[in-house]
Order: sequence, then structure tokens, then C-alpha cells
Amino acid sequence: MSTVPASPYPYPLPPRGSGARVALVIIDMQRDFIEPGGFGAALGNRVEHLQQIVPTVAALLKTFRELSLPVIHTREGHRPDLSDCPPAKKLRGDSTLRIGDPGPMGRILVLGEPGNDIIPQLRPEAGELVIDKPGKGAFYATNLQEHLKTLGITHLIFTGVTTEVCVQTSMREANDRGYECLLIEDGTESYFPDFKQATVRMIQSQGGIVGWVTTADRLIASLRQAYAGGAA
Ligand code: TIU
Repeated sequence: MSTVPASPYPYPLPPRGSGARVALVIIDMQRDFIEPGGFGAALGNRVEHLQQIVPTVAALLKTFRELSLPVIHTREGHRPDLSDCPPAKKLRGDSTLRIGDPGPMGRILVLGEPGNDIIPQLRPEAGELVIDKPGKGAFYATNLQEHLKTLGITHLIFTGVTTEVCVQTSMREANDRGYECLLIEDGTESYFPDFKQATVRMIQSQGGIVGWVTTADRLIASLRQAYAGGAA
């Protein structure tokens, strides 16, 4: 069986033809979190810090596409009437700019607005799944699990932002549902470097209580070795 060098021990990749499949999950690489004037900035964060992972996530995306492995993009956002935004979420914090308010990139965290778009460097291609989610977790109030079952996906590779909020929540949701989860340390970022480090440590602690952690280079080399010449 092929494995990826990872912590706390090698991550097993599903053998080709086994019926099990690995997918890349790119969490919320949206203008609302990564560019000035969106939700991330409205919460008081320095959003530029997140931009450093874009080339790494782009390299992973390219590899999955070249190997014809499935890719799932998520976007955090709410319906224009905010019927899926709990008042507790809208009212939280002391920002003057709240969910649904007009900002420089359209209405903050609302589906279909420019700020809700995935950044151009990581734009989804036809055939790739895009999951719109109203919460932090990718499984809450979405049909992600049904899609994964239909596609035979059993192994999920997590990237995106922010590490301790939407990435970790989604990874924990996936872990509880029986998916084998691997976090790409240099493919995820937080507004708070110490929160990222703590998340990376807590995921792999206790024998991989939530999953495994590795780097993009290690994953790419292992995927090319395991799946070159044909999809899983
Ligand atoms: N605020 C923060 O760190 N994150 C979010 O609100 N959403 C995501 O992580 N996508």
C-alpha cells in the first residue's frame, strides 16, 4: 500500500482500483477572507497574511487535476435574504460592517457577491464540486456527504482558510463521519500564527485523534508515485 510521509505516522493512500478514493478539499479560499474589504477584514484581521499559501494550494490543485483526482471547493456565505444566517452569527462582535452589509466587494459574506468568489488563482473548473456552506463546517447544512458517497470518496486532503476555524471544524466533522483526513500544513493559514501551530499539533496528537499532517511537497510526490498513469 502507498503511503504519504506524515505525522504522527504514514498516511495510507487508497490503492488504485480499490473503490476508495482520495479528494482535495479547498476550504473557503474566497476574496471575503483573503482580500481587503471582505468579511475577514471586517472582523478586524490583517488578511494579507493568508495570501502566502496561494501558490502552494495552486500546486496541489494542479496535481489533482493532472491525476484526474476529485477536487472539492467550499465557500462560506449566506442567501441574500440572510434566512440561513443565525442572528447570533450576524450580531457577533463589535464591527460596524456586518454580514449582509454593503462593502467594497459587495454585500459581506453573501452568495453571488464579488467577495464571495473564490480567488482567481484557484477558480474551480467545470466538473469540480463547489459547496456553499452557511457555517464553519463543510458538512453542516450542505449535501457534501451525499456527494462524497456517490463519488466513492473515503480520504480527504484539507487545505484553505482559516486553519482553526473552517478548516479544523470541517476536518473534525469529516473525522466523525469516518473519513481519513490529512491536513496540509503549508496549504492552510490563520490570521493568528500561534492558532495555526496549535491546531496542527492538536490534530495529530493522541495518535492522530483528528487525522494526519504533512506538507504539500510530500503529498504531491506520493500521489504521483501512487497514481501516475491512471486515476485512483
Ligand atoms: N474568522 C475566521 O477565522 N474564519 C471564518 O470566519 N471563516 C473561515 O475560516 N472560513
